[in-house]
Amino acid sequence: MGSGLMNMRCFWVGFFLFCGFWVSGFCDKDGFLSISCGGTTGYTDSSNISWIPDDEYVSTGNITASFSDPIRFFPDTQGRNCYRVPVINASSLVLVRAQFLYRNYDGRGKPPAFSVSLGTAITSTINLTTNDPWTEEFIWPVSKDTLSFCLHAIPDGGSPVISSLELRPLPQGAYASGVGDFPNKSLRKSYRINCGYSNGSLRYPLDPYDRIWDADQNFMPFHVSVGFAIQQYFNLSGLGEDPPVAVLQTARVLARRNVLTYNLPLDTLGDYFIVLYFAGIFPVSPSFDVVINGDVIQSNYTIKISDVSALYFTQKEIKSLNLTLKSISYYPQVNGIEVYEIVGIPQEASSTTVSALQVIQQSAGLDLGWQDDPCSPSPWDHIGCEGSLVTSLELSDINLRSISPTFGDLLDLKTLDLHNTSLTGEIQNLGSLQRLESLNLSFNELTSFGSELENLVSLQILDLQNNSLQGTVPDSLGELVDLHLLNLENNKLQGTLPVSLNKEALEIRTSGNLCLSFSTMSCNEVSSTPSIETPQVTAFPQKKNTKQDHLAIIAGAVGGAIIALLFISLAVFLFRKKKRTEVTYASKGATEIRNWNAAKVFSYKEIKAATNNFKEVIGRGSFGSVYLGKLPDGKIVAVKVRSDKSQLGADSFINEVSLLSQIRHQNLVCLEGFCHESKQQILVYEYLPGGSLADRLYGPNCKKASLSWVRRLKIAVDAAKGLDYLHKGNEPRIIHRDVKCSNILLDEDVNAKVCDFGLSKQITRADATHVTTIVKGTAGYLDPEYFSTRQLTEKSDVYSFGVVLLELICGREPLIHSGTPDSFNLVLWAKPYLQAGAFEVVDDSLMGTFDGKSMRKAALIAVRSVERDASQRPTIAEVLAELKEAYSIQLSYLQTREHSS
Ligand SMILES: *[C@@H]1O[C@H](CO)[C@@H](O)[C@H](O)[C@H]1NC(C)=O
Ligand SMILES: *[C@@H]1O[C@H](CO)[C@@H](O)[C@H](O)[C@H]1NC(C)=O
Ligand SMILES: *[C@@H]1O[C@H](CO)[C@@H](O)[C@H](O)[C@H]1NC(C)=O
Ligand SMILES: *[C@@H]1O[C@H](CO)[C@@H](O)[C@H](O)[C@H]1NC(C)=O
Ligand SMILES: *[C@@H]1O[C@H](CO)[C@@H](O)[C@H](O)[C@H]1NC(C)=O
Ligand SMILES: *[C@@H]1O[C@H](CO)[C@@H](O)[C@H](O)[C@H]1NC(C)=O
Ligand SMILES: *[C@@H]1O[C@H](CO)[C@@H](O)[C@H](O)[C@H]1NC(C)=O
Ligand SMILES: CC(=O)N[C@H]1CO[C@H](CO)[C@@H](O)[C@@H]1O
Repeated sequence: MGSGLMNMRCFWVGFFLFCGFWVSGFCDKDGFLSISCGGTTGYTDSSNISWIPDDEYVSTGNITASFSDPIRFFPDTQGRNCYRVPVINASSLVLVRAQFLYRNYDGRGKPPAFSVSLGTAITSTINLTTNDPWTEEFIWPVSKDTLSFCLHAIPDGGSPVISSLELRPLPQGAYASGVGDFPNKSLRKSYRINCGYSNGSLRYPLDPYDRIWDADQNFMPFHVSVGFAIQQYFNLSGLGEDPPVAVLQTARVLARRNVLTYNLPLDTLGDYFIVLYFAGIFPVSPSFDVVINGDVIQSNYTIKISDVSALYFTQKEIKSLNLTLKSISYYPQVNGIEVYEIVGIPQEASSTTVSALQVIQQSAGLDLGWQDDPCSPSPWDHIGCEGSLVTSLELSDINLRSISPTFGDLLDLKTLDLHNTSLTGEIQNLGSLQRLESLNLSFNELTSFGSELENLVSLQILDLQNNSLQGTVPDSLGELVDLHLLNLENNKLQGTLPVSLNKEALEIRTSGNLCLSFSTMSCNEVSSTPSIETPQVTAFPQKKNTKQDHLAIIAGAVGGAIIALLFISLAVFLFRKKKRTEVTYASKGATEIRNWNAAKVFSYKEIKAATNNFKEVIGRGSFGSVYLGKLPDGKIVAVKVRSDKSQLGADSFINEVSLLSQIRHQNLVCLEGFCHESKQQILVYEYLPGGSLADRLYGPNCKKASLSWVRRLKIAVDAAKGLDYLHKGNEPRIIHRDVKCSNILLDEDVNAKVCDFGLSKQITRADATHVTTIVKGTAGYLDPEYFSTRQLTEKSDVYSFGVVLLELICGREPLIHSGTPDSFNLVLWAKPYLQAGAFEVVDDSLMGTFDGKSMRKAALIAVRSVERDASQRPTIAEVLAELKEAYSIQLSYLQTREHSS
């Protein structure tokens, strides 16, 4: 079942690639892409093929202008230098040809040696001392939208150099017969021989796929034989490889002896794929045995008059090729020979892993040079792999600040080292790493163990030294049966260590804490007279990267100042509180709000009365709790009380009040009033009895089945209307920034309204097209482009709304941590299916109830909304228009169905 699903997925992905185009600026009518490496201008060659310069496809290296044959070389002899060519057509199979020239561009007279890789496979080593020029050619099954061709320096090899790179689409199904499991194999050309031809090589336009066929006189030094070039009609149908007529018209025929032999030396010991082409160009039908390296591979093979045929063989573990045709009747004959080395393509890392690593790279604000596949052909810096699995990640000495949820997607990690990365707060988001054996979070400012460490069932080494961990050591650490080293040195821990940790196999280091031991006695004494801890000074290793250090120091200083201020205010607060029991604050923000003449201003007393002293909780979130209330006029309201823990509270509170007091729309939750006194931040909204869309879709007593497709479309239309109003509104436009299912509320008639404007941003005309902000939002809904560029536009809301649409269609949450890694991320998982009109990802409870056209419309607009490239996404107005259509199609479908039944 699972693998069936995967196959379908591969099929659809393949289908997609197949239907697109090379998206290069220039490409021939035949789909050729011909890149002149180091070239500065485009030109057309003698075969009428257009060549273009390479600067669009490569970002490193130097070029030489002083030679007639341009080249690009890479004097940085570290690491890889890559050409990245976008491919979308992927006629599923492409011929990639690269040429390398030395021509003493550096005046050193020492030709370089280096290796090259295509996709995830290291394919060959180029040694220009042996051959100059050197040509490499591959038949490559394209599976991604970018083809990476990289040159890798090798020790003492000199600077890699390249002169041309050509891509030629091949007919679909070609060369597949000999290589059963093609998707992870490719072919590297050893020989392509135009038998019986002795006047140079033949290529485009005689071969429409621009394969280069070499004359064969060089391959047969020991036998006298005749080449024929005969013009005659023959039946070309049937061969997937579509060999050119010009090649078939000539043959090598042995006239006198009965054995025809080609001796072909091979580069390396390996598996080879051999194709022999035969054409019945003579008025007789010869029969012969085909013998390869002494074994009869095909006995009594007959060429029929006027017929074209081919034989395919795979030979394992060979170092040279002796190809012999032994006559049975008439003379043995062959028209074309191709010999390829079979090169395995290592599996790619899962898309979840790749996107998680990209997000981590982006969130660290660093360009770690992480591109293409993390493991193959060689692992990225800071990363270790086992096969295609990323098993270690080491990111010390950078500014990460928190362990983001994406770390939890790296499910294969065995080693995670985040020492000295400015982590603060609690240890979080790592609970899913069941294979993690070694976790190093030392030299950070973590304050709490969090609650997830106990889930790391394979953990052996836990290094938490030199943090600011407070309180006691949690008992649950004792559940980690494999743990053998726990380093807690230099924290602010105290109390007794849980007995569960008192095991022989476990070494615990505890020095430098307030008091930490297994003995109850000594600790009780100390903790009753807690010492005043002086701030801990930790020496970090000296770093060269000064800019970051400055930032860190500034951040530290500012942070310190803020903490000091907070401390002082707290002291003042406590002091005052002692003196007077009831103090009313009217902060500057509150005064301003009053002046805005907004919704009703409530007193704390009124709120207390309305909520019956905060009796009934109807919702909880990171911001605090929501209570049910009743105003004196009988109106039922939802009262949102911010907890004082929320540090961003003040800002977002004022933001939300000021925004909501300006706008009123039937699809935006209406603010009835607010209260801002006694350090209280309370918002009073209209009450929507239907709960949130998230509750409906996934809540504990979820009524998902009650959400029919037409209702879901109605909800989507409503929410889109609300967002459209925000985006279109007159100055200032508003970007919601936190569109998600839990922020879409429903009334008793399942009308939807968008709520929670705590993160919303106003865009004035002066801001032009975007504003640059600190990235905020909810994991799973966050626009990847906003995440990487920090430039906020309305299209970020469109992305988040697209995720909501996908949730409505698929009936699942944006991020899950079960099933196969490829399905963790809703967007990555569902997009290819929906794009292809494949509805097996649609929510089971909708099956059989929707009109295909309505679903297709909604699915396509959802998919377009979550395009990575924001400029490719529709506006919310377009989304709304499409959803309205999908809605009315479904309505009339239901009506017809009702009538007919
Ligand atoms: C070269 O190609 C162009 C179109 O791409 C065509 O018009 C022209 O006739 C061709 N020239 C030759 C010599 O084939
Ligand atoms: C390569 O180009 C860079 C600047 O583009 C230059 O600094 C460097 O000297 C060049 N290297 C060689 C070997 O020409
Ligand atoms: C390249 O070939 C030359 C001559 O065959 C040989 O001396 C040299 O060691 C080779 N270089 C590498 C890196 O293999
Ligand atoms: C070989 O090809 C050249 C042009 O490439 C042509 O001028 C010559 O006549 C050909 N020779 C034979 C024997 O076909
Ligand atoms: C090639 O194979 C044929 C038949 O197996 C054999 O007669 C011949 O000696 C071989 N030639 C070489 C050079 O190995
Ligand atoms: C070879 O095959 C042909 C028909 O394909 C048959 O007539 C002939 O007898 C066979 N010869 C041998 C030696 O098997
Ligand atoms: C290719 O796939 C086959 C079966 O799917 C597998 O056995 C083989 O190991 C794979 N080869 C590589 C190089 O990944
Ligand atoms: C530009 C190009 O090569 N397009 C091709 C994409 O693949 C389809 C299917 O093989 C071809 O028909 C197109 O010509």
